[in-house]
Amino acid sequence: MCCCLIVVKKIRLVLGDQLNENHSWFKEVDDDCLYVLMEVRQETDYVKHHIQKILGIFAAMRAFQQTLLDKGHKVKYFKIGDKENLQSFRKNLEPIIKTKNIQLLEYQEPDEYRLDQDFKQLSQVLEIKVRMVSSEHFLSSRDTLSSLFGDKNFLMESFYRKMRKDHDILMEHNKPVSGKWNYDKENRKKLPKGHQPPAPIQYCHNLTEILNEINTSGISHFGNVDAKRFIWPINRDEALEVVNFFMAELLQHFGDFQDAMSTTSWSVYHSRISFAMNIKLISPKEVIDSAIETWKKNPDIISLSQVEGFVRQILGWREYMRGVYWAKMPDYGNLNELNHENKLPSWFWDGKTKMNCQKLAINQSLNFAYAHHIQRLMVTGNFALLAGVHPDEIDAWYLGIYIDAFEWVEITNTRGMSQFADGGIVGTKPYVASANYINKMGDYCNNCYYDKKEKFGQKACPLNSLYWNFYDLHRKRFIDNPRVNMMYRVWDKKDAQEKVKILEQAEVYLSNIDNL
Ligand code: FAD
Ligand code: DLZ
Ligand code: SF4
Repeated sequence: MCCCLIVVKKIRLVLGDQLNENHSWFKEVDDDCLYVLMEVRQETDYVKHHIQKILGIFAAMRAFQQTLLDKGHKVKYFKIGDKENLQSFRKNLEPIIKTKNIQLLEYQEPDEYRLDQDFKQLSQVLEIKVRMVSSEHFLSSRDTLSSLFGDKNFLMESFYRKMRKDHDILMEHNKPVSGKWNYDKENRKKLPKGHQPPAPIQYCHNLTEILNEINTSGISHFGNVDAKRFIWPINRDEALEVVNFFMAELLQHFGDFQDAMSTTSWSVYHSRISFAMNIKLISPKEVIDSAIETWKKNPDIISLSQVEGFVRQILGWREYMRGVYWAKMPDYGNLNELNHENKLPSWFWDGKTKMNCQKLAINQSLNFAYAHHIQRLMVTGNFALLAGVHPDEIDAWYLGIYIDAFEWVEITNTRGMSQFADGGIVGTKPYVASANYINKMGDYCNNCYYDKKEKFGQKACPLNSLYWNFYDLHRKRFIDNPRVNMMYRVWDKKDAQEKVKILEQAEVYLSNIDNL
């Protein structure tokens, strides 16, 4: 039915990352209510996105529209190329509100500060009643973390333990199951030689029509896609299938190989559920429950350290990052503790570098819009930090390239954990590494143009000199940090001439950053 013929009294706006069919909004069909979803330039253009991210969100939004229609709800959907689409939430809402004499607009709490601020103005701008409701997705509220800690440092571990207790997850008699809260130390194994993790589930959606619409609209994007074979889950059933595959095949080694990197597996034992979870096709609670149930049913195959490691990522890190975001925005978006000012190397956009670790992680990101945590933190993030790149540039890259990237979880991971630009709110030390670490955790160094053992000289691995250069440059900031001051003792013991050569080598690399 044409939207102009529909008679309704209220509108409910559904954002592209709010595709939760179990939300209480959808329990009953309300004939007075029109659900509105929009593909808009306001959201496609705030950063340059990977094409798979735009395709994935539009495809999932369109599938969600169909789910709502099938359940009997009334829906108004703006496709990106529709003539009547005015390309912003406000501009598209205005005519509907006027022509239908709408009295009430409802929206779910947006996950992003930018939209939260924008929507707070809506009742004045639109001159109707506007109400924000919970997205019913997260286990904690936006301000749980800040109200818990006040102005004190927000340690993830303390937050995580509180969440375990409050939600009675992996607890017995008010104590952690088996007496230990955290099995992090058991999560650092390299893949054994010849060990091949199972191939990940990949879908085969034909999204060529949506791709054409995106291109006709002139949206700027980057990255690669075979639009005839789009691999990511775009509806709840598929998302649940990916979850079930993880539980059956991957959870048993998730903790062990959480930090491992491999040239033969792009997702190793990771779940690849972040996109589906961030657009709310599935909830964090159901994923956690499923992991615990799988562990309980298979105690001989799955150890507690695997399941605790997984639960910690979702109940701990994911909720914690959101808490930090809402406690610290908008100032967080401008933090640059180390005063880094350099530009992102050009090869971050095309993967054309001789550094094998960077080449593999970046090409994988361009091909799949995905990299696992250690690739993001210890490969690309590590390089950007060692190279002194401005956090704004790094944020834009991470927010654009990953299919799961939404500012509330991207910026706290990037600016905070990876770049130390927040001065230690999220992480208590800078995450920097030389070739030693990359080689310890995977096989990237085996076929590299550079020599992992050398710190200076023609083929010396750039990470080695940049690593020491970083510590030398930021001596004042880190010398008293108990988690890294050991490195200053190692550096200070080095021969003076060797130190000069290392710093000179770093200088050469920094001034040729686009050609590494
Ligand atoms: P798994 O390794 O299987 O973990 C399971 C789930 O735990 C993930 O799906 C995710 O929801 C959660 N999780 C794990 N680590 C984190 C973390 N550090 N913070 C929050 N949640 C976590 N995650 C995003 O969802 N969106 C982002 O934009 C994003 N940007 C990142 C940028 C940088 C620089 C770094 C270092 C990490 C970033 N992460 C981000 C966190 C993490 O890398 C991804 O959540 C993870 O790689 C997604 O893949 P997966 O689903 O296979 O995760
Ligand atoms: C990321 C994204 C993109 C690319 N496009 C849309 C869109 O056209 N319409 C929409 O409703 N949402 C989109 N999104 C997701 C939003 O950016 C997301 O809802 C906000 O960042 C809040 O988290
Ligand atoms: Fe990366 Fe250096 Fe190893 Fe090459 S040698 S893969 S640049 S860490």
